[in-house]
Amino acid sequence: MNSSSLPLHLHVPEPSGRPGHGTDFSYLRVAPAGSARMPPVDVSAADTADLARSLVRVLDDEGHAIGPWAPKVETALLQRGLRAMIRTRAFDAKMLIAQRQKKISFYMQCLGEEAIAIAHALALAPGDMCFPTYRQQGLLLARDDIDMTELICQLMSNSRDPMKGRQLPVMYSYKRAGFFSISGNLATQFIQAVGWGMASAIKGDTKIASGWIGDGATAEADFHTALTFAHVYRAPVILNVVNNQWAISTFQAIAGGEATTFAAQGVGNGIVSLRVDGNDFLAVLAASRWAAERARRNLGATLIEWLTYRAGAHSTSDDPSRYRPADDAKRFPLGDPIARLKQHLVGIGAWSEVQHDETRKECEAEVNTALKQAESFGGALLDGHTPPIESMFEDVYKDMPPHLQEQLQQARAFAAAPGHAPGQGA
Ligand SMILES: Cc1ncc(C[n+]2csc(CCOP(=O)(O)OP(=O)(O)O)c2C)c(N)n1
Ligand SMILES: [Mg+2]
Repeated sequence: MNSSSLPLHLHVPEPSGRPGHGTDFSYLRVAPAGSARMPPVDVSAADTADLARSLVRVLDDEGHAIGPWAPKVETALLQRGLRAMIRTRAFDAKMLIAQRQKKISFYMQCLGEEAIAIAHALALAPGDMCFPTYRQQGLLLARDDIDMTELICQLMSNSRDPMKGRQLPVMYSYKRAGFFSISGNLATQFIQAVGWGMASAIKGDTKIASGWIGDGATAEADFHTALTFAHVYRAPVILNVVNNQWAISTFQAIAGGEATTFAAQGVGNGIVSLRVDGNDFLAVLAASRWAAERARRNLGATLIEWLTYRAGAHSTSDDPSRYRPADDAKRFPLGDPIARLKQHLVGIGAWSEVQHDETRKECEAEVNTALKQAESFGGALLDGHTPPIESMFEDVYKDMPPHLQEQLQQARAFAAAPGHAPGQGA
């Protein structure tokens, strides 16, 4: 048969593991800790082609910090980071239970990915703006100026919910903490971050932006549009691609991670790019600082692919046992970010098992107290609380236009009609 008579077919990537047979993680091509070079911050995009395919790692299997990327860092900052990761994990675990207890309608955890948002938060400066997805709660939980009770009030859509029940649970918004309102429309975060960074430069300001996207969402056109603008105008932005291997039940190869890396897509778009061990707190801190310095010095955008594993379900509506091996997270070659930073700190004499246990208990107690307090303010599922119907029409325009005033009147009339139970809204 000559080649012109061969029937054509398409290639459909498949994960190397499925329920019942373990994943072959060799596809990750994990490089040893300390092996990736650290270029000067004014490196060209083409000169990062190798770094976009290898892996920046600092912590080795024994917990030693090695190689050129090992950051100069105060022990106290690492202890703070470890505590924030433990706190985030405790928060997630409790909120998952709260959802199962029908106290909140929905939740999304970041189990196994804590190091990325938390070390990144510690590398940014006040006034910088993150455009996060629903899996970067660590950006908020790394801070001590965000009230945990208020976060839970958002999850409960209760009377103290700063979002007034207008956002899905977990879609927080904290301008003062550099945390842009989360949008469920994925990949929009990238174009918005680039635009915000460009506006900062146009104003002659010093603040930088940090955009967030998952492996799956890179398949959206917005990802590619953002890279073009970031490249052309050398926007002061960090472009974070969190490759946690899965987009709900779709393996990362379907979004384009099989024959290339997500970091290499940055290089192809003229952007300095790194592929970094996202479960290595020190590597995340070092790479985030490096990218932030590049942005602040007008050297342009940096795309960072954070390699990690989504150890939990996608959301409380997902059951991963249907599509991937149950023990994958334990077998993931980059380990667990909390265990790895703990091992490092214990190794340098700056942490102990006792401290670890105490910290975990303190964090669990903090979450329990915050949950009780939030419950005392009621909630959509607890007591049928819904905000007054007017709130649906407010805060959009400075002055409510006539057509909305008319709709508000109709809604009020509908809500007051016989047979309409109070608390149901319109
Ligand atoms: C534009 C858009 N398309 C589809 C969805 C539905 N959706 C919600 S989460 C998700 C998976 C995203 O996966 P990934 O980008 O890898 O992020 P992860 O959940 O793994 O953090 C999808 C398809 C959405 N929210 N927005
Ligand atoms: Mg993903």
